[in-house]
Amino acid sequence: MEKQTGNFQEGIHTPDFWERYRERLLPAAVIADRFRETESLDGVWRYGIDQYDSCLRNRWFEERETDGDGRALPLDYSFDHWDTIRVPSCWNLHSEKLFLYEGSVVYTRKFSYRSRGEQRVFLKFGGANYRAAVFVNQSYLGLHQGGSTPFYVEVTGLLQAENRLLVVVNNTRRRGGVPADNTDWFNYGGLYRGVELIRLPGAFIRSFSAGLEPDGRFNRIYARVGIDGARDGVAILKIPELGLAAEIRVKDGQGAVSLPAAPELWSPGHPKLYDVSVEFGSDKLTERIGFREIRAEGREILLNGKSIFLKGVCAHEESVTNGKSVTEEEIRENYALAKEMNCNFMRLAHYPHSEAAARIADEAGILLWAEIPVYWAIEFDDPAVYADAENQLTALIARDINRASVILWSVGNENADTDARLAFMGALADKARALDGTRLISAACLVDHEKLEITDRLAEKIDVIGINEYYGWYDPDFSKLPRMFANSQPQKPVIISEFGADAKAGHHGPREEMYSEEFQLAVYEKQLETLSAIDYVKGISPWIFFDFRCPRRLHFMQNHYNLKGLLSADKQHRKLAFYAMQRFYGRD
Ligand code: GCB
Repeated sequence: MEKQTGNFQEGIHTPDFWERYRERLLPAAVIADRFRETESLDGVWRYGIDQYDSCLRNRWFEERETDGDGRALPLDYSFDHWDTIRVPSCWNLHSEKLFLYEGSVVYTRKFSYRSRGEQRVFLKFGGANYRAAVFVNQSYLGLHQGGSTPFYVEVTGLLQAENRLLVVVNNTRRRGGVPADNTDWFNYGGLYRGVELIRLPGAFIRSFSAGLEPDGRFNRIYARVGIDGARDGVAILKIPELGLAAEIRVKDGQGAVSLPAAPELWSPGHPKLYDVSVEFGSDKLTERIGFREIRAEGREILLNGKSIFLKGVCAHEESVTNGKSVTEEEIRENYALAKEMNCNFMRLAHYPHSEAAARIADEAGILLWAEIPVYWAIEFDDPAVYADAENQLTALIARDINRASVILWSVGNENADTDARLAFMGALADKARALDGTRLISAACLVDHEKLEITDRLAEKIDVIGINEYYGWYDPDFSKLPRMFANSQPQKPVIISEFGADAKAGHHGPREEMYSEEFQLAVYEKQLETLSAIDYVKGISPWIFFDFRCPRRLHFMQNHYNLKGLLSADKQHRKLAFYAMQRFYGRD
């Protein structure tokens, strides 16, 4: 860098001001907190639309309001006079001028704090799209990347009776993001999931997982703990309903145990959950865990040792009124509608949905595919992009490790089969397996459209091959679908992770008229007839459950919506193809 001259001013002469914030990237250091008591910092915050990133460039968070001699300086911000916004929410739906905004918004609120004797204090952010720089009482605490995973910042020793919390959230699409700048969904922004304060003892349970030993015998339960702040000791595990109590020896902060047990097995038809508690010193947490085993053998998917067909549907995390900031009621509504369609499975596309999605699926008995947004064209050559993707995968797995509903981790969607991509996504598959050896790894792959065959080399690295195909829509030549199947001999189970066609809800016409419900129905009928005859297809998740906002869709019928939903965007209207799926899944 050229030497700075005496007239250099950091705020206006530093082109890459993000650089200094990137020096403190927040890792995927998830805390097991699902059923802990936390304090919500949700509610009314203040916000400023900061299109030119003046807060980050000029360090507004330092709140330097006087010069060295105590004389007042002119300020370009007034945090406590700014307009208010509700957290969690997507800013796009807060005001019309924010609907299409992409850039930075500064969020701030004050909160009071009194110690209750805790030794460690953390702030948790459930989700902020895409980057978030966090400041507490004028100190910079770190930058989080990844629009759909939770992040934590330790504020031990930083809190006073009154505190200023300030978060710069930026949703600028970038080539080097995960996802990159081009996606087929709406780029919401904001602190769209909850913000919480977590009080913990000096040594606490950072990670905890328990489940059925994946050995095909259904008669042992394992439990693992990771302790933060202590190396050695004993944790106590209890599953009262099973009459189980055991010690877990902790060495170097880690402990594991495996015990004989005969739990009722969790399944969509019997979503039985047990209270499982773990204690270490003065820290205790309780989980709600379902015990089940998921495995792939040959071309079968086995749930609790029995072959299962995944009757699914894909869904985005979106609602017309709340954007990505979906409520628990909306999640429950989605599962109720999926059950009405006779589903036992849902693909949560294309990024981690809220933690509530898997928690509620555990209760509702819906199997889930959970995914990270390694979507379309990613900068597969860039190690920083890989680190971002791996960080998102790690946080997702840590967050949902105890959810029986989640059976598949997907490492991406529709990426061209290049060497760089194979190395990148192969490494993600290995990472997922290393973090969690009890679930299946998948990815939504493309068909080789020249050879008309499933040839994706990533298939070697994953357990279940997801295939997205749009015969009858993007490729009108439907005869290619049976030919593609005839040409392919995959050695693993296949899920048709997408097929579909646009239909405007309530628009009727002949079966040949695109955008009519009849056209969509015709595509579904042909697809289902073909797919049901293929013995290695072990699951289907058509694209998509309900219509969703999509800036790429400018046809007058679409009006910035992707219309491949089986339901209208408000979920009030069931299209004809919804009933076709309902009949198909209801057959046995
Ligand atoms: C796909 C993508 C999905 C799109 C869909 C479409 O293959 O995976 O994200 O929305 O097609 O409608 O084009």
